[in-house]
Amino acid sequence: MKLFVYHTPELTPSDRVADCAIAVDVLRATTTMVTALDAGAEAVQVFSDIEQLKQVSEHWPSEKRIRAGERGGSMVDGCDMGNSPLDCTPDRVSGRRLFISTTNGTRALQCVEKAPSVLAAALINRQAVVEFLARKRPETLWIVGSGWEGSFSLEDTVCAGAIAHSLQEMTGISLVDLAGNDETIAAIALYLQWQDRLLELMHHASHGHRLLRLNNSADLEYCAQTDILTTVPVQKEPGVL
Ligand code: 3SL
Repeated sequence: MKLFVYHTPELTPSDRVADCAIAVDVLRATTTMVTALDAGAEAVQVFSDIEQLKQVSEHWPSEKRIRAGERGGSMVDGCDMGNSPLDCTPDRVSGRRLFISTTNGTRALQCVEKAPSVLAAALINRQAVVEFLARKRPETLWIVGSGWEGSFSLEDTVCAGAIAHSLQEMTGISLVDLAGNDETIAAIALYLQWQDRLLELMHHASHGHRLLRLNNSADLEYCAQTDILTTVPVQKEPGVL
């Protein structure tokens, strides 16, 4: 197994695919997707374009859908919710399809949607994702961070490092055999430095600042937790998990 970490969709190769690709957007898109599926959502369907989300979801029975739209950290008009995982309670999402469009996270998923196996990961389901990978043993594995509009984000990289570190421990694969690029080694180092202070790291992160300005400190606290859910969102068809 060779693991490659890419910090953003823009830095991810577009001329080839991995055997398995994992999209990560700790703050907050993939955390929201994991939470929604864990709370009983029927599926999550992702869109980079909000108008397309509105058109497609229009053909879905209204009692069977929930529309989540976020731009710049705030809810998009005309949607049922923004991108807070805390809104994904069983009474809101159970049995419904979550149609979701966010600034960066949905683009990360779309950039790897052609891989034979596509997962969504966050800190909250890190261990479940690692167990899935240890069973499947893909030859090439990519972890793609969402970043923010093309730039690096601490929280996605620390999550990539958390997955890589735990995968190494569970499989016994050495770092030199596992790491496909320097970003993987850097991500593990970042995780080892901050593993006991992940919430503090979120407070240092630029997107953490943005969310705090928008009064989302409870979201940061939720997203900074590790291994609290066992749901692993797996793509069933392009754009649908
Ligand atoms: O960028 C994204 O996709 C979002 O997760 C951003 S936010 O956390 O909802 O502001």
